[in-house]
Amino acid sequence: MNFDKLDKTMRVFETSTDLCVLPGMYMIARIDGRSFSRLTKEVCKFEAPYDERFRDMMIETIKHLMQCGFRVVFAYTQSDEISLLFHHDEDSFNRKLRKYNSILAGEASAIFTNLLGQPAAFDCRISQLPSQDLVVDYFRWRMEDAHRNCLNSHCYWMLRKQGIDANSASKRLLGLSVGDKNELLFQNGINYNDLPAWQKRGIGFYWQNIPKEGVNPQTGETVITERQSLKVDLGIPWGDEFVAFLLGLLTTNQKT
Ligand SMILES: Nc1nc2c(ncn2[C@@H]2O[C@H](COP(=O)(O)OP(=O)(O)OP(=O)(O)O)[C@@H](O)[C@H]2O)c(=O)[nH]1
Ligand SMILES: [Mg+2]
Repeated sequence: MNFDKLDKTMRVFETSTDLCVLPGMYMIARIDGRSFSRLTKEVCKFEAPYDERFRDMMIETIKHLMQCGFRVVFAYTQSDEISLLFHHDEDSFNRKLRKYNSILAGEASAIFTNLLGQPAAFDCRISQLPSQDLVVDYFRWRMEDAHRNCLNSHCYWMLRKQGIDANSASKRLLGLSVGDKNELLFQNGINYNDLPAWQKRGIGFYWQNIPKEGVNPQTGETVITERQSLKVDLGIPWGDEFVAFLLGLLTTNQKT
C-alpha cells in the first residue's frame, strides 16, 4: 500500500468518533488536578487547608490558559479545579472536543509542573450548555462547592491541628449541620465570616478595558486609548450580585 492510501485508510480510525460542540452551545471547560490530595499532602506538604503558594501557582496557570489561543471570557478557580467559560462564538479546531480536552489538560499540566518543579497532571472535561441560565447555574454550583469545601476543610484541619487523628476528625464532623460547623469553628477561635473571601468563594478572572494615556506622534496631542488587562479578582461578588455580574459578562460576549 502506498503512503497516501495508507494515510487515508488509517486516518479514519482516529477521526471517526470525533465529536464537535454544536454551534450556539456555551462551552465551559473544567480542568482538575489529578491526585492532588496526595500531591498537596504527601509529595509537597502544602499548608492545609489553604496555602497561598498553591493558590498562586493555580493563578499563574489560569493566566496562561486564558492566553493560550482560545477565547476565554471568564475563569474561576477553587481548590485544585479551574473552570473556563469560552466566548459564545469560540470556534478553534471547529469546536472539536478532543482538541479542547487534550490541549487544555496539557497546557495546565505543563505550566503547573514548571511552577512546582515536580510532575503534576490535570484532566479536562467540557460542559455543553444550551442557555445562559445554565451557565449561571454552573458557576453557582462550583461556588457553592467552594463554600462547602471551605467550611469542611477548616473544621477538619482545626481538629487535626489539635492532635486528633484523620479518622476521628472525619467522624467528629459526620452529621453536623452548617450551623454546627460554624459554631465548632467559633468555639475554637475561628470566625468563618472573617476568613478570606478567596477561600470561601473562589477566585474569578476576567478582562477589563483600562484607559491608557499616549501621545499622537503626528500632532503631539495626548490621546486616551484602551488596553485589555486581565483582572484576578480575589473578592468576587456572590449571590445575586454574582449572577448579575455573570449575566453582564455573557451579554458583552454574546456575539462578535
Ligand atoms: N494542603 C492543601 N491542599 C489543597 C489546597 N488546595 C486544594 N488542596 C487539595 O486538593 C485536593 C483536591 O481534591 P480532589 O480533586 O477531589 O482530589 P484529587 O486527589 O485531586 O482526586 P482526582 O481529582 O479525582 O484525581 C483536596 O485534597 C484538597 O485538600 C491547598 O491550598 N492546600
Ligand atoms: Mg483533583
